[in-house]
Formats: sequence, structure tokens, C-alpha cells
Amino acid sequence: MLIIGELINGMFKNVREAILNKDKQTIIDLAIKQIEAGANALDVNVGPLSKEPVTDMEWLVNTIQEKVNTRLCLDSTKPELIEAGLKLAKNKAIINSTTADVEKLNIVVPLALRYNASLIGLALNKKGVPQDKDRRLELAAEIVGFCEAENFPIKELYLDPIVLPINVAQAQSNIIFDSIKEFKLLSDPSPNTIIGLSNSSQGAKNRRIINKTYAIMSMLSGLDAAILDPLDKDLIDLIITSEIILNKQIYCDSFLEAYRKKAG
Ligand code: THG
Repeated sequence: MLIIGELINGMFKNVREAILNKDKQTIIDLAIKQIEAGANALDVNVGPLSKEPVTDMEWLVNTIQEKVNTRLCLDSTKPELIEAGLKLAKNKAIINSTTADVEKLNIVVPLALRYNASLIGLALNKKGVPQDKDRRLELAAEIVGFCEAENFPIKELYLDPIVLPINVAQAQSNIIFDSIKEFKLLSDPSPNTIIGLSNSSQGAKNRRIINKTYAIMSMLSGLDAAILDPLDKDLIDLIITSEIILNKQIYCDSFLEAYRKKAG
């Protein structure tokens, strides 16, 4: 599974302060720790409070790349921020994200093609997050159809059913697991699937056990990628072990260390 570290996000106070103070070391430490823990890519999000988001995105990307050679997942609703990151990214980037709105697809899919990036497509549009599976599938199918028409390679597309917190949307989880399975049937070759794992436990108590259980259940549905906190060592161990049990990695006695050595 593609593990994308979530911790370089201006939503977190330490990152917000590091951006304001141009404190490179905090960002570099977060980057190194996440990669050492098993992340294959790093989410980069300037956060909702950034006053100079383009400059902040450029600073984050340059700061990370000074010391760490990894894929970046450029996380913003604004295409101009994503493009600022794409221009600087040294490895194949992941655009996070487009919605199913045609106006958005018209801007973001050409960007993905021009910069040879992977693309996350969210199963939502201007009307918001659908509450049922069929509507999520319709929106996902619209994204797949648009990408096919523009010759964007479907193997570089990651469809996100949008995980909602279980404390306020408990009935949604089954819909998410079914959506993950059915998104895979939308085309041949299949699109990939991705979730923001920590969304599942936002606002809840016992967050770590919710995240872990949600991860395993999503993997059983065929999940291909997740944005998550890789510093939760038990979570990464569970993910690696699930890959072994699902026969996606070859077993060896040192499978936990062997998988981590391959990451990054
Ligand atoms: N899908 C895609 N991208 C995403 C998400 C998604 N990017 C953002 C988010 N969701 C994934 N990243 C996070 C990062 C942090 C948290 C959840 C998801 C989180 N933050 C604490 C909270 O909200 O309680 C903040 C704690 C703090 O303020 O310090 O849980 O779904 N494609």
C-alpha cells in the first residue's frame, strides 16, 4: 500500500508556527521521521490559515527537498498552489486533489498530464459529500470518464470516497468500504483507491484504535493508498502485516523490517 505521511499540514500548530517563523528544522525533522517510519510519500498542505499560500507551499517543498528525496502529495483545493509545488517537485508528484466538477477537472487534469503527476480524485462536487454509495460511484465514474477522454493514465488515478468521522457519520463507514470495492470496477485497468485515514477518528476519543481498525477494514476492501500518521508504529506494523496476509507482499521471517527498508 502507498503510505502518505500526513504530518506536514498547516492544520497542525507546530507546522503552522514553523511556516510563520521559517523554521526549516521542524519541517525537515517531520519529513525524515515520517520516511524512516515507512512513508512512501509526504502530504504537503499549507493549512487554512496561510496568508501567503503560494510562497508557503514553495517554502515547504524546497525545505523538504533540501534533505529528503521523496514523492510529494501536494494537498490544496487551489490549482495555483498545486502548480507552485509541481514546478519545484523533483520526484513524481501526487496532486491532491480534483473534485468531480468539470470546471475543476478542466484545470487539474491538464496539470497532471503536463507535470507527469499522479492524481487524487475526490468523490464530491460543489454540492458537497454524497451520503450514499451510488452517488459516490457516479461522481467517481465522472472523474474516470474525464480522465479517459483526456488520455490521463488510469493507473495514476487515485479515487477517494471521502471518509467522514465515525462520531458524526457512523452509518457512512460501510458505504466507504463498499465504495472502495466498487471504484475498482469502474475501468480496466482499475483506478487506485485512497483515503484520509485520520478523518475517521476526528473528534472522537480513542483515535488510534479507530484509525487502526479502519485501516485494516479498508485494506480488506482493496484499498491501495492512505494518508495517515506513520509515526504510529503499531499502525504501520498492522498495515505491513495485512499486506502479507492479503498476499500482496512475499512473506519472510523479517517481513516488518524488510518492508520498511523498501519504503521512502
Ligand atoms: N483525502 C485526501 N486528502 C486529505 C484528506 C482526505 N488531506 C487532508 C486530510 N484528509 C488528511 N490529513 C489529516 C491530517 C490531520 C488530521 C486528519 C487528517 C487530524 N488533525 C487533528 C484534528 O483534526 O483533530 C488536528 C490536531 C491539531 O490541530 O493539532 O486529525 O480525506 N485526498
